Amino acid sequence: MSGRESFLLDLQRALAAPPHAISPKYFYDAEGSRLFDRICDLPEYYPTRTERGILTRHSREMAEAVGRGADLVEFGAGSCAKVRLLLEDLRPRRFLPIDISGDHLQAAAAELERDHPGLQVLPVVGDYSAEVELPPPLPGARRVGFFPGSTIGNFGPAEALQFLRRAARLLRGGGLLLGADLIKDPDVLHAAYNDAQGVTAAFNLNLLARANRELGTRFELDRFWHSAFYNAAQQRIEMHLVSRERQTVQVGGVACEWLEGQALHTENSYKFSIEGLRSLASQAGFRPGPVWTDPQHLFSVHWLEAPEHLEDDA
Ligand code: AVI
Repeated sequence: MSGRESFLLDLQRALAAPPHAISPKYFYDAEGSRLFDRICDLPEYYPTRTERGILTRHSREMAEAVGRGADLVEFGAGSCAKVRLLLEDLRPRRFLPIDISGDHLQAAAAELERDHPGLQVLPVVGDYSAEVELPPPLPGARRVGFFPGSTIGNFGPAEALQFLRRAARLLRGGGLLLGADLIKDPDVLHAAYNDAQGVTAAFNLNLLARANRELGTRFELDRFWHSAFYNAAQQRIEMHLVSRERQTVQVGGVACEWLEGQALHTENSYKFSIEGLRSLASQAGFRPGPVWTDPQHLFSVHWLEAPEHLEDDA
């Protein structure tokens, strides 16, 4: 099924019946990726600059834990900006950035290769949350994963466990360097997802704008509002698109009814405790190693070793 077809089907399904929810992966067309890059520079959005600070401050210790000369795989590489902070100390032999947004990825990979002559960069366009076909491992190089940004938090708990299980298998004999956002004051979280410039709102609404571009729908964006709040019981930020009024929108020949106040759940962003994350990783088969954090304990970066032999190996 093409990307367009699965977007259409998933959107129709989400609007047909409760729970009205769709995967956040549909945010990331070229425009969504551009908006996400802007979010990362917002004063309220602390995760990016905090994680960058941790990677910069501790890159040498990370290289010691991870080992040099790895076959480095980044899940959801986007602009390949964060890996740049590690390259000098980590000195991987090869870099395989995986991302769903093809054009954005190719441009970022080309730029990275230009800036790092001698580093082999092989972009892989695909959905890393599903099974992705990677080139065979480099002989003699440990396969190491890099999954920054707390994108792990955009999975539900079961999906996160499934992703980590798959990663532990893919990276056996190496490991995973994983960024995870930490539980904190809800006001700080609320501000990060409700920025004053409205960039996060535009990012959320881009899902409907993308449907207009790709599926020929006629969503009027000003008839929806962006809603983002912290659900403390679930330890997650939720994002929704809420209809301001009763309306009907045609989606691929199907009339989709919206009641006033009806919400389409577009994203969860789970927050973790350090212990909670380590326990999840252990459950997936990793051996949790060192953890690095910032002085305010806003964000964490974990080294998770993937044993050569996993317990569920036959
Ligand atoms: C990509 N992901 C980790 C971001 C997050 O914080 O959950 C996506 C995002 N959504 C709104 N702002 C940023």
